Amino acid sequence: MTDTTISSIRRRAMLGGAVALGATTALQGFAQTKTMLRISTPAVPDDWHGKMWTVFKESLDKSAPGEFDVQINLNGTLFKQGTEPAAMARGNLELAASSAQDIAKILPEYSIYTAGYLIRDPDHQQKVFNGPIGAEMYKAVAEKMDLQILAVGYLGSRQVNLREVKVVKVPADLKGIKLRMPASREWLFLGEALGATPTPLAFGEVYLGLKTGTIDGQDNPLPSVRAAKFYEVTKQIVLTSHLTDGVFIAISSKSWNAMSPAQKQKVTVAAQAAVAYNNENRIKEESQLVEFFRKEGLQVTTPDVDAFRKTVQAAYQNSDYAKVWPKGLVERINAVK
Ligand code: KDO
Repeated sequence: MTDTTISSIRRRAMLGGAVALGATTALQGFAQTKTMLRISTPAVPDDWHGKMWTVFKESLDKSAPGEFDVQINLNGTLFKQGTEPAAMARGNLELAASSAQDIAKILPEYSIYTAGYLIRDPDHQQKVFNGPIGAEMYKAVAEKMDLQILAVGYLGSRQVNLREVKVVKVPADLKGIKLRMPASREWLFLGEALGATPTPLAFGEVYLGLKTGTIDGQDNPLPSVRAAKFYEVTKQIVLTSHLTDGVFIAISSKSWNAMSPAQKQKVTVAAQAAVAYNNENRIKEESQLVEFFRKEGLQVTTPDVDAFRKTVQAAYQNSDYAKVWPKGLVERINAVK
């Protein structure tokens, strides 16, 4: 091989490298223009608040083609249930569906929304959180948690779901029942207020816990009992309707503040479309599921809901939680019609 051949090979190799480098830089440049929106949720793929993220993504793909890189992570695979707000604060996550219990950990005064038998139904929930009362909480969340709440989704009315059939009329009938609750103080208190022995466990471990008997029951809204297939490993649903539950679609302030006003508007519209999809389907399905569970062989029973309401409300009113609730807020929430 002559010197000229070698140097021409070298030149070609260098040129190739330069072309490859140019291509990478161009690709990186392209990728950098996209705003990454990583989503983490414990929701299972077949649940409405899992599927709603596809609606969110599709809305943005349509309104802002090529501007956002929306990455949906279901089943708690990216971050463990309840750790999402901390991940967002660290800048490792952009979006999540946070619970009132997650918020109460940082803002104890808003543990008011973890209380059983306070929010009456999905309509009341939307009116409370989309009005001035919600705005006050969203402001505090933005200031203290560096999160912007974009919308609230209806998770459903939580019901007690038992592994074995039991006569349950009043809270005392749940004495000694190991009732799985999500792993936080606020959730455990709800289980205790219901009269049970609360046992902390992440959502993803509930099916196995029910199957093997490490827990006697769990509480969740009917659509989640269906989507996570808890009905396969339980025999009874007690319609306590003890918590009108919701999820707050939240985005990290870091990500939010880096967006243009037009992008903020598109992200908000996408979140609202996702929540509208979730709420519509979930409310409809919730009203049809008793029939489905009965066909699956479960006993669906109605307890003395007033007895549950009185016991649970008294437990909250007499708790340390209530001591820090904003003055007059219970009355203001009750007055929202
Ligand atoms: C649950 O763990 O029981 C719960 O219903 C709590 C909610 O706040 C929410 O995290 C939900 O799980 C998940 O989204 C799974 O449906």
